[in-house]
Amino acid sequence: NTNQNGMSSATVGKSGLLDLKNEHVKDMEEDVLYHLALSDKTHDLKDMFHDVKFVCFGGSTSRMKQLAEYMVDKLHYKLPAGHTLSNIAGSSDRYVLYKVGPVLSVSHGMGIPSLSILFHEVVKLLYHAGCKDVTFFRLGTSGGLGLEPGTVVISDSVVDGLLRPYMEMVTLGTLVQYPALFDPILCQELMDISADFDFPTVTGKTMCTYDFYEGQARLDGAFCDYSEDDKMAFLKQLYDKGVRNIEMESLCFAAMAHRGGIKCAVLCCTLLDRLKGDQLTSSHELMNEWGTRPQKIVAEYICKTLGIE
Ligand code: R2B
Ligand code: URA
Repeated sequence: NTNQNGMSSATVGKSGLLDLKNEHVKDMEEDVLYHLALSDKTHDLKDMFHDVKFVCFGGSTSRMKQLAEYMVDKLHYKLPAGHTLSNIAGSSDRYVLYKVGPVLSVSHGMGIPSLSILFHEVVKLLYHAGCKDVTFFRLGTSGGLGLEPGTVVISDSVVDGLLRPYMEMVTLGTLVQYPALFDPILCQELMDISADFDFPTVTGKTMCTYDFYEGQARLDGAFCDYSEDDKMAFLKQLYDKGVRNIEMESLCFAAMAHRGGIKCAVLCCTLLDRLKGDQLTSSHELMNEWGTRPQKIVAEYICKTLGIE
């Protein structure tokens, strides 16, 4: 049972309004966004979020707080007197959510199951808020293939561990496939902006896996039943097929955004070259600096779009 069309749950009409096509939610008296500790009954979601135009997702809570602080600076955003940025999902300890004017910065944890839960709730949040013309970004980390560590990869396509360009999910006991697609224009616009920075950025295919160790052909997990030659042959085959980085969420991100008719892009810095090793041995300071690189490109894109110098 496959669903290659995948536009059934939420679509964006001509007005740009994010319309939820799940009638069940529309019929509900209250919608509890449990993992964000928000609800459309206990919170005035329209008042809180109606002006959101950009949602920035990333795995780590501290990196997403750092991005929110960076956006305060880039957007010249005036926090109300005596206020500091607060985590709007503070009553939940699953994810963090910050809002800086039209920008949301939200953490998604590690892996597809964690991202998927959050994605449902963010899309519903934007629907309840009546948001229009929203763009999603994932700003992440990854292992590179044949790239200088610190290089940013803007995904032009994404495949799973079998090199298939769709996310497969079990729903009601059957396998359902959702195509995972990016907006080529957005990808090119981000690539053009990256030329302003002094770090390397490339576009390429991203492989998204369900595991960090054996799922990414590492030799250093708790278990491993293949040889170094097998590993290298697999990674080289990936490289030859255009894969430039490996991470753990982009397939779901692109598939759910496509299903929702939401424009999206994925930008990941690479923390190591997987053709040279498995372990992450660079200093935390250096890796943190690499982690700010996707933020710089996205912040510039947002400022340009809003006409902010
Ligand atoms: C990149 O980094 C994490 C694993 O270390 C995972 O969330 C990903 O996609
Ligand atoms: N994240 C991944 O998923 N893989 C890596 O190798 C590095 C970061």
